[in-house]
Amino acid sequence: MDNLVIVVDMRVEAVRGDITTQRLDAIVNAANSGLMGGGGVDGAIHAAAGPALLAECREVRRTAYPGGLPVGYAVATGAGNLPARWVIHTVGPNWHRGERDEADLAACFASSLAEAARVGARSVAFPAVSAGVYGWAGATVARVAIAAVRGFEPSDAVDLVRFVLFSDRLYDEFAVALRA
Ligand code: AR6
Repeated sequence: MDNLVIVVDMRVEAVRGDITTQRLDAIVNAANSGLMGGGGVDGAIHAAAGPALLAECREVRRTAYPGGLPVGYAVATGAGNLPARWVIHTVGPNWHRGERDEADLAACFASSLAEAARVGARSVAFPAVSAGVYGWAGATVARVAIAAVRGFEPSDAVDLVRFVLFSDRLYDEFAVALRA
């Protein structure tokens, strides 16, 4: 009998919505290297998760990253009161500070998936990291993010990646890039 090979592809999708309400295994936070919260999606995630998330972030800073989480890195914590089980914090490059290397942005998505695989999260929601306060163009973030996710190895470590976009415009930019 022939051997059977089953290829389970990672599903990649985009939705318009609020990432804090997503019932996936993990949601990704567009944090800053201090990991103590901030505005944008970071503020929304900390507000919805409650103080347990900040306490875990403090512990991460104290133990693993006393100098702060570098750009392009990712680290998982619990998710406090959120419906997700983990929050994966990543730090995008800041366009306004001259951090304009697409490899750094791609690294955010790849390292977040690696962190998901490490903890055992099989479904992951991403915001448009760096497309807000950090000033990257939405279409660039969409193109880089989707390429990074599709190129992630091992490709069978995560079943579902969902980009959760907070505006119609960003949703449209991700929808275009997904079809490309
Ligand atoms: N769900 C999904 N997306 C959201 C939500 C939400 N609830 N809220 C905002 N967004 P930003 P950055 C979108 O600025 O550019 C923070 O202060 C938002 O519309 O949150 O990586 C951190 O502490 C935008 O499209 O992240 C850092 O200091 C996207 O999330 C800094 O901002 C990312 O925008 C990081 O800047």
